[in-house]
Amino acid sequence: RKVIFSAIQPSGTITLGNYLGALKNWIELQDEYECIYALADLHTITVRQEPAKFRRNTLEAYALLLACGIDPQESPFFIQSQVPEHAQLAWVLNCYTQFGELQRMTQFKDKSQKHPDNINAGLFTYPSLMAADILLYQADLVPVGVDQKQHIELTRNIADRFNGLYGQTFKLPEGYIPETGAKIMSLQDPARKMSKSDENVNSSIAVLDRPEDIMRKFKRAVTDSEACVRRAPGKDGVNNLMGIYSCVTGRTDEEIEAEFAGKGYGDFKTTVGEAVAEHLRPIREKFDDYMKNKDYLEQCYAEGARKAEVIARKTLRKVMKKVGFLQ
Ligand code: AQP
Repeated sequence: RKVIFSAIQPSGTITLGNYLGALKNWIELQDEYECIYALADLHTITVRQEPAKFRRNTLEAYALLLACGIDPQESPFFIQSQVPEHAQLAWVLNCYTQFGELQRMTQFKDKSQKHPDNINAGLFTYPSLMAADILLYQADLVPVGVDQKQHIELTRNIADRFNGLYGQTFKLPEGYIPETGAKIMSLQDPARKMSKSDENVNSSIAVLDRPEDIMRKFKRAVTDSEACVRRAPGKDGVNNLMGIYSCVTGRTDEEIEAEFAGKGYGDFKTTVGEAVAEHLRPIREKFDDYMKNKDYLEQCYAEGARKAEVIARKTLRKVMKKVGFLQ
């Protein structure tokens, strides 16, 4: 069976963007593929974290992903910092990644602009750690949102370079990007992507938001002055809401346009809000149950790390041997 690997950072409240762009696919792929999933907490410290909050975010993200439907029996689900092979392989890959390649990464450029006082080396080498995450498991496919496409391409280049020097070592992975939902935009500024770390709470929907908050945020969503629900260039706000609605209901653009023909944005936003709230409700309920059972969570991530490490160690050994480390 083909191998799937993906990870998400426990860097804050997981958003509807993370869910529709990546997590929803993680769940669906479990039936067909060998899936391995992680919380990328090593990546998270590229931006300064408050320790107690970071710990809480990590545990909550773990519970939330179980609530979304990850089955830890089927799919090893672990915390990256608990499998040391990630940091070890990342170091090796750093030495096979060019400065110029990393400099071209748009996420690095965006994040350095956002945090000008902390442009640390980890932020710069974030993509080679991500390459290590993926390559350790010899993944075929990596379900991600479109913002991660460039990092996947870099991962392939690093793997290909290494294979060229030392012979077949890594499988070359491919991104698996959904047709709808690949880039959910901010509700307040639809030219920017919806993001966990956005300071404006009205910009993003958290998967765990209460229904009344979801409704409020959708009602305030920025649209345009045309008052016509249709997909068209320049109608970023409406396009985004249509995309979200399509993801949670499975309806096509034509069906959505027909449903709201002659209706105003008020009705449209209310309907989208209700559909999203309804879709997320069972996740929130399950999350509350998991958070009541911390022992179970602990047992799950310890078990996940054990299973992941068996696979990761095999790849790392091979790499160390090929590079010429004394064994
Ligand atoms: N707006 C989005 N639309 C669709 N997919 C998205 N993803 C992120 N934002 C959107 C996808 O979510 C997965 C996990 O992302 P991550 O934890 O690696 O962090 P990120 O891409 O940096 O996401 P955020 O929410 O913007 O986090 P912060 O604010 O901490 O940087 C990825 O597969 C990503 O594509």
